[in-house]
Amino acid sequence: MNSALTEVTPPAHAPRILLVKTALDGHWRGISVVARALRDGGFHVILGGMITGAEIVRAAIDEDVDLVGLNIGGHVGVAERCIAELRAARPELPIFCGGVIAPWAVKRLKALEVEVYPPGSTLEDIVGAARRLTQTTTAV
Ligand code: B12
Repeated sequence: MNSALTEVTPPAHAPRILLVKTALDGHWRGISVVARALRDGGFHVILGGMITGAEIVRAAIDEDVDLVGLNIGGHVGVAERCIAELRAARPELPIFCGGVIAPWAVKRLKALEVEVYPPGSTLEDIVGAARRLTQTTTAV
């Protein structure tokens, strides 16, 4: 029996999370670490890489996700446009975000009523937020 394989296979009913980068920067560690923590927390993680707002909307619909996680580089304006496109297409879909975000940008994102987990956030808090945010659509 391969126990490592058993550990990484999410249960069939696992809530589905789309994780993407909204800006093309070199800071990939954060999204990788968060993806792994969510997977280990029992979520089905779809890692979309760096894609545009329209592609995020398409992937969210095609993959029928319960939550979208945005890793935001320096370009908060791009993230704001992605959030607007997602809200227009799937208004009920929860969104949370993190990454290399300056304090002034955190305020702008929170004003859009998305949860923000900037550098220094614990993985426990992030996984806990994912559980809470997916509880409205799925039983975790
Ligand atoms: C490692 C590092 C790099 C590496 C990245 C390697 C990699 N594969 O990721 C390299 C060398 C490539 C790099 C490059 C640059 N870097 Co750099 N880098 C860092 C450093 C030292 C650590 C970043 C890191 O990995 N942290 C650990 C991860 C786990 O943290 P994190 O990404 O923030 O993720 C956490 C949260 O944000 C959150 N999170 C992340 N994603 C998501 C997603 C969701 C959905 C949620 C909910 C939460 C979440 O969870 C994580 C756990 O808390 C920081 C300084 C520092 N000490 O923080 C500078 C830093 C981020 N870099 C910086 C800069 C300026 C650059 C460069 C522009 C430098 C340059 N002049 O070339 C380039 C960018 C190049 C490019 N093409 O984009 C600045 C950013 C300033 C800013 N606010 O915009 C920093 C803060 C350094 C500084 N003090 O100036 N960097």
